[in-house]
Amino acid sequence: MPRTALRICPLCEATCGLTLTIGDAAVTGARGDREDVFSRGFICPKGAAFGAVDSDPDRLRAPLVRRDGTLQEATWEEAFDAIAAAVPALVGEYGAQTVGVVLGNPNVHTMAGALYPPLLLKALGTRNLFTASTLDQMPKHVSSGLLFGDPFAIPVPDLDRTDFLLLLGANPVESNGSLCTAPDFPGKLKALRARGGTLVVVDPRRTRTARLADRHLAPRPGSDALLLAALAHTLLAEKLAAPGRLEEHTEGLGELAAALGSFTPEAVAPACDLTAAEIRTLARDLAAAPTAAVYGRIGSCTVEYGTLASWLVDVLNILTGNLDRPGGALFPLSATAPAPGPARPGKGFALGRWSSRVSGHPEAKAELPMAALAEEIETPGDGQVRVLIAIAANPVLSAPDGDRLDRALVGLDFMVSVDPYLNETSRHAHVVLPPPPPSQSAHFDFAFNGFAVRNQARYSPAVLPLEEGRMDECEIQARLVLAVSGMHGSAAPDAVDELAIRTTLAKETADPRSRVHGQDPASLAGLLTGGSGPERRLDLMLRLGPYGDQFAGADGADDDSDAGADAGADAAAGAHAEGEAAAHGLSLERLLAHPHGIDLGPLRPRLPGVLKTRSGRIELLPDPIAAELPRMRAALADRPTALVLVGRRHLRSNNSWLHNVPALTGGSNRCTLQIHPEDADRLGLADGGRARVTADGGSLEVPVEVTDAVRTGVVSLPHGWGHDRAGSRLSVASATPGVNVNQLLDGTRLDPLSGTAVLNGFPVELTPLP
Ligand SMILES: Nc1nc2c(c(=O)[nH]1)N[C@H]1C(S)=C(S)[C@@H](COP(=O)(O)OP(=O)(O)OC[C@H]3O[C@@H](n4cnc5c(=O)[nH]c(N)nc54)[C@H](O)[C@@H]3O)O[C@H]1N2
Ligand SMILES: Nc1nc2c(c(=O)[nH]1)N[C@H]1C(S)=C(S)[C@@H](COP(=O)(O)OP(=O)(O)OC[C@H]3O[C@@H](n4cnc5c(=O)[nH]c(N)nc54)[C@H](O)[C@@H]3O)O[C@H]1N2
Ligand code: SF4
Ligand SMILES: [Mo]
Repeated sequence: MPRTALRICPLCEATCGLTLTIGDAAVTGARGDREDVFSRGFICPKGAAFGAVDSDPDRLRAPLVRRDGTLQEATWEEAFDAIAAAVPALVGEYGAQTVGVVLGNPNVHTMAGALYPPLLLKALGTRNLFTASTLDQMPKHVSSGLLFGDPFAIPVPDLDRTDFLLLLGANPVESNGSLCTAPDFPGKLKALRARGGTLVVVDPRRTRTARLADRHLAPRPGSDALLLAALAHTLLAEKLAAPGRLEEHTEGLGELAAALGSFTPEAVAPACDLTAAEIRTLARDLAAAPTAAVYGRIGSCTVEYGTLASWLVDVLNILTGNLDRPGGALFPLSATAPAPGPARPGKGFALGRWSSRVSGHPEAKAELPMAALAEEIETPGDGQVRVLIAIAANPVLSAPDGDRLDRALVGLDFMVSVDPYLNETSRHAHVVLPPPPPSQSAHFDFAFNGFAVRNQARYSPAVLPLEEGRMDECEIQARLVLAVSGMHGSAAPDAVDELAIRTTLAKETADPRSRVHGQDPASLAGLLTGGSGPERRLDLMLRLGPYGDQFAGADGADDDSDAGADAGADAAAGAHAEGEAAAHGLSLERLLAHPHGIDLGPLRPRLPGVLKTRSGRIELLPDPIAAELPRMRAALADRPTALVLVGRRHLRSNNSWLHNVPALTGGSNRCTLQIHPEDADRLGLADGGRARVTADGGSLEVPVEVTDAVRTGVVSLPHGWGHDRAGSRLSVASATPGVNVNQLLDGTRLDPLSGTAVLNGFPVELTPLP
């Protein structure tokens, strides 16, 4: 008799609640959970294919260990023995910096990825950390760090209430949204228009999102920062800026006009390939809207001025008074965030506290550019990366110049991959540790709840028991921490969690601002519920969090206890009220009693509570930004004529790793080079023909798709393809491998402030092939 079970979907940032059908120890179907407090039944084709993703026969079932040069199945004991024998010894010989850690995107989609990498990095003491963020949203972290003092204080557009949405470089109808967790993003855009609101989309392609818009501007790729600067300039020059209550919390407003002085609509128009009138009209409409939100994603981040564009997005939200107000862009407050205290000056955010060894790239958020990974492995000398630990990462396809990285990985002394697939990257590992499929893993969105358009909390316990021979990914990562620390065999994985719990409680109980100040850490730890280390840690975070029960009345009797003497800040008071609205203080037990989740209310104003700048105010024109503006000013004179390349996403894709699921491949989900008919004619290219694309990093042969969905001067090729490397086990993907667009890059084009690779808007040359 089939049963059903609930599971939050891990396949994109929307985090929809799914109702899975379970038959015969496997997931046989998936539909949207109509009672989910957040997603209300929404599902997309990826979520509907959950069963096929989950039971892909190419998923590894047992660890692999390299013996005599080839990867062979091994026991977990053998796998961790191999790591424990290699890593501490190599660290002993070459020092802590010899270990590089690569964290890929799915770490934000697993509980393990939130709970253990920080402990792994601490145990290793290495500064060689490379993550998918420097192929993605690092510019936003940097701009938030500089503006608000906290790189995770990222305002999200209030999709459900806004009157005007200016969306740049994002295609949520295909991607389902990013740094804006919103199940049914397309439905929310339609609802915005249905209630009389305005949607403006800025994208060099006429995407499915652009087709929903009132207005679509298709500027030259890479010019968003110029466009945004001109919008801000217009607001200031035409006295349309109205920051309102933000003024008292903001410094640098007075200096902004001078800093943006040269970016008039007329000055940026040629580089953007828009008219000055279009830009002025947009600025005026933005200012006139009762509420508005500006939101930029991949196409405004992974470009040459990504940090400036990300900064200007929030400059506009501030100048129009829309930051931190309903209908504008607000800071979410997730259930596992630290409970907000009263506003006070913080430590601020520093960039470039150290630099990469070979090219001297400054760190950002304690990370080095993923684009610099290959050279750090290849270049001999003190601090050379000889050991690599890759968790949920496929940089051979996702980072610039995969061929070079591919060769570099061969030269490593030791490599570990925590990955369900033997793919382009993990095939180089000495040990591959495969996590179980998502149906056998519990789930909580530590990361995405912090970017959600509504505050809520949901927890999915594993829907199927671990298959024989499987190991939970939390246990895998905990054992990895022990193995690299020389504690393999002498401590159980639970010890890693208990240490984390003890450390947090020691800090909290010693902090006079904490609501558990002065209590006994050991007795608090004794109150934690949960059937595993990670569940106990989740319980701890929920209970200490903004909606938590603060361990008041473990029997549930004392839920109304005062939120603490310091709860004077708006944010803390609001949070307390929201906590009450959830009926009782939050804990794992409470969450388990609400399998469809607990709604914690709409986003609320949180300023000044979120600010952690040294000044305790929004620092509107931070020094590193001011120092970048002249470089962009120089670009005003550029009249680029080259053809440039941008990426694209398909609804049934997910970066590099869903091409092995037949239900999600085929149809329009193809690795083709899209080109406008005029450009195709000029270059002698025909639809269905082939072309050679050449850029800094190399050249590729691609099928041509002629379409006016891309503007002139721009071609588009999706990423995550190129599944033709020997030694991987991807039987479906390797049959239609596609090409790796990142082979066109050599890793030298970066947004300098964030170290983020320029993946959009780089010049290419095309030649027809017979
Ligand atoms: N040209 C171009 N390049 C891009 C982009 C672009 O737009 N254009 N986008 C960039 C972006 S936004 C990102 S985020 C990066 C992503 O870069 P990566 O994170 O390197 O790439 P993914 O394809 O997401 O690969 C994730 C890996 O995780 C594995 N995996 C899947 N599920 C799990 C799991 O539950 N546990 C573990 N341990 N592993 C798992 C997969 O098998 C795969 O090997 O790519 C970037 N690269
Ligand atoms: N189906 C699907 N969903 C996904 C993913 C996936 O691979 N497939 N990946 C997930 C991940 S890791 C992420 S980070 C998110 C990303 O989610 P989004 O940010 O929505 O990413 P894209 O769909 O790549 O949209 C980027 C858009 O920017 C446009 N663009 C390119 N250059 C420029 C430019 O210079 N200026 C402007 N204004 N636009 C430009 C491109 O044409 C493209 O339409 O999606 C997530 N969701
Ligand atoms: S929109 Fe994202 S979270 Fe929702 S079902 Fe699709 S892939 Fe899963
Ligand atoms: Mo991403």
